[in-house]
Amino acid sequence: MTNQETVFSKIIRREIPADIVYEDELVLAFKDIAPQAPVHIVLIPKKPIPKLADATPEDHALMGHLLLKVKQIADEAGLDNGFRVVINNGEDGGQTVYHLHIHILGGRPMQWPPG
Ligand code: D5M
Repeated sequence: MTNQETVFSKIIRREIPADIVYEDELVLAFKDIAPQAPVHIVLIPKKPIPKLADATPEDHALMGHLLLKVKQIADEAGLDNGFRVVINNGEDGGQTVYHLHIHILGGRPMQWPPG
């Protein structure tokens, strides 16, 4: 799937509402509309990379920035007892929105393996 216009682009442009918890020039984080845990935050790059497998060496610094923001956002959400980070990639990965995003889940013990 290569269409880069998704619901997340609309959130970035403030065309649809979202409960935004963090923003800087490169990334945006907001509460998931269908939370799978007491804390469920979606962190996205503003650059519309459809999925992780589409990231290129040009995105090296952006990818590092995203992971460091996971840590900051989890800290600010009070997830001191741990949290789960998930990136669904493509059809078999269960991805439904084709704008790269990182799920940050916490507030309850997680199970393994995932479904
Ligand atoms: O996850 C896509 C995630 O995006 C899924 O957990 C729901 C969430 N989502 C979809 N639309 C919205 C809006 N409008 N606000 C907040 N969260 C949203 P995936 O990894 O692609 O399966």
